[in-house]
Formats: sequence, C-alpha cells, structure tokens
Amino acid sequence: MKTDEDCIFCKIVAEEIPCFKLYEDEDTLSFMDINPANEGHALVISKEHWRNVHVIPDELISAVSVTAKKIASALETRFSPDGINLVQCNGEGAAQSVQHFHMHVLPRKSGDELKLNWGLAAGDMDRIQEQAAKIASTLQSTG
Ligand code: DGP
Repeated sequence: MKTDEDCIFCKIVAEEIPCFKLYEDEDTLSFMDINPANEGHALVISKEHWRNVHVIPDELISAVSVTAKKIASALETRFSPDGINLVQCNGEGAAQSVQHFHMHVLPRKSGDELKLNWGLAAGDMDRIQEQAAKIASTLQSTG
C-alpha cells in the first residue's frame, strides 16, 4: 500500500498516532476532526496515501464517497443537523492543510455562516470523544 512516512493521516492509518475512529473498511477510514469547524465534524480518508483529487484512483475516490455517505447518514440520524456539507480541498489556495486525500463531513446549523476557510482551532477532546461514541454506536445499529 502507498504510504508517506511524514504524513499525519498515514500515521493514523498505521495506528502510530490515535484518532477517534468512526468506521473503517478495506480502503477507507473515518475519524473525528480534532480541529472541528462545527460539532460532529468528521473526516473520511483513503487508507492509501494519495495527495489530492488529481491523483487518487477512481475506485478509491468512489470508496471514500460511499463511506462519506454512510457517515453523513449516521450524523443525520443521531444529531438531526440543519444540513450537512461534504467538502474536499485540493491545494494551498483551497486551504488543504493535510496532503492526503480526505473528505470533510460537516454538520451545519442554519445561520452558522461557516466559511470554506474555517481555520484550524483546537477542539474540546472530551466533547469530540463523546460525539465519536454516539456516531459509532449509530453506525453499528444502522449498519
Ligand atoms: P484540510 O485543511 O482540508 O486539509 O483538512 C485537514 C483537517 O485535518 C483539518 O480540519 C484538521 C484535521 N487534522 C489535522 N491533523 C489531525 C490529526 O492529527 N488528527 C485528526 N483527527 N485530525 C487532524
């Protein structure tokens, strides 16, 4: 499998650093974002290291999309947000900060005025862990 030893997401895939895991299958992994733009902000990544949309193989971007749909459904069931964005950033001008293909699953509140460049503020880890447990249990009960 293609990996990059300097990549933080490859280290999460290799379990060298921890994450609040929501779901995994052969090709994808989903976990909570530790710099959440909103409550319940989750990430879906390809396990293989591909930098962006321009290079990731079709079957892996498809697999990431299917997992993102699954996570979005669990967020919808558990938290009933006012909306959900799927966001995927490529390149400096698009505010891509981690150079490993990933999709953001972003619950929205009406009027939150979330901007695409939402910044990287540290989240409350206890709160993120609590949300992760709720989402993971919803995923288990809904398949
Ligand atoms: P982007 O800026 O689109 O490349 O998104 C990268 C996201 O990854 C950003 O919202 C913060 C998040 N992130 C960065 N480092 C870590 C980490 O070590 N663990 C987790 N769970 N998320 C991370």
